[in-house]
Amino acid sequence: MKTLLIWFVLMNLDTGHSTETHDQVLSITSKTQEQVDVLKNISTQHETVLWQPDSPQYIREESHVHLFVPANSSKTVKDLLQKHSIAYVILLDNTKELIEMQTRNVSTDPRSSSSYYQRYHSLEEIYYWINWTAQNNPSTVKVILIGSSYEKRPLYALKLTLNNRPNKTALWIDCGIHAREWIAPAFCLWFVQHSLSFYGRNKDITNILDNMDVYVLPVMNPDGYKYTWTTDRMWRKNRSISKGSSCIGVDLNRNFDANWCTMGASHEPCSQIYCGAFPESEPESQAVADFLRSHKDSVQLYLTIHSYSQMLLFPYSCTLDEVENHQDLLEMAQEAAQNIKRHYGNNYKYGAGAKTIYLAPGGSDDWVYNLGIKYSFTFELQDRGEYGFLLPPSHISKACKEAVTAVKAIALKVIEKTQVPTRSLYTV
Ligand code: DDK
Ligand code: ZN
Repeated sequence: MKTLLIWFVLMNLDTGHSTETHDQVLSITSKTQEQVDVLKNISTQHETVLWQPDSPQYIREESHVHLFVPANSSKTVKDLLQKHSIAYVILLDNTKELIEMQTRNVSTDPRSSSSYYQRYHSLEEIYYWINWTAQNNPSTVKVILIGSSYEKRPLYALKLTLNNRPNKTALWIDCGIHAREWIAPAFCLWFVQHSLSFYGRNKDITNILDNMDVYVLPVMNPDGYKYTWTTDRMWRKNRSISKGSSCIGVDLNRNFDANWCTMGASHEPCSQIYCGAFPESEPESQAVADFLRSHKDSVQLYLTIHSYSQMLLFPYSCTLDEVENHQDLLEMAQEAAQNIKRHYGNNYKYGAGAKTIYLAPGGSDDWVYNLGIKYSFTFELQDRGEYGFLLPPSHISKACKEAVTAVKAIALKVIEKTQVPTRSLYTV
């Protein structure tokens, strides 16, 4: 009888637990400075993880804060919010299911099928895919090892050369600087597949690939990406160990040498926007910087892919100053955003990073710009917080298609602006 009673109590506890409290993402809005301070505090404790903004230092009055709250802190966090009359709504109540949806059926489709590109893939599978793609396209695709990660994983970029005409310029795209932004690597795979299958069939893709070589780095932060598959889906930074702290990881998008670690980054290793010990302290950022330094004369367009919030950003993010070709970049981003709106109905914000989201020094786009690559953009792909980082696989296709639309618009403009008009060479 006694054991039966205990069993009954345990059963109830168990069901009560699983139906009432899941891991959740809350959308929280503070109205007063006092509430902002409380929220900043909450977002660094109770094992919560900030989704938006990326760091408490960006939280302001009236900003919509997206906060991941694990089940076992749910009550504490909600009690605190209620106690300080801070309004919140539950944005996601089924994070476990969404994570499962993102990792289900991986690697069951052949790499040649279109469904393969509508799923998320593990790091190992992406490495296989890189090799497979190069092997299947021996005359047009090469694998380049540009360096290795902190945990010694290879950083492979693909080089697409669809046309062998001389003096071609180049486009660089990197994906997955931030580990949890899974739509980014998915986009890099999509873009390569799209380029290879539509060259010679689609006018814009053909024009771009006739004029430019394309370098694609599908996963710039392999250690972090691996970690999001095995241990913590919410991880953002790389996985390097800091002297004198038990906290792990550097924000690679704060580690470049562009007003490094000024306002909008942190010297604190526990911060999500930790800038590292010095500029390019991390092997991942150093590898990309080294490659671009040695290819800066050919690379005319730099793109780096993130999520989420649907924005097309350009320098500067490290200062409020305007770049010299601000107007040019603004027009390109505007046209790209308009094309997305026209074809897919989604709104993308666009503008200089610092004025459009927040000051974010040490980013790859700003560093690349200062290196002399004057067409430099950060894309923040879908969505706007409906699923956030847990964008279901069924949304990959539309997210990638609209991003391809933006890449096309911008790349075509760059070609127009930088191409030597071949005719005039002979006629003048
Ligand atoms: O790194 C960030 O915080 C976001 C992407 Se999640 C981009 C900030 C603007 C571009 C900074 N170079
Ligand atoms: Zn990011």
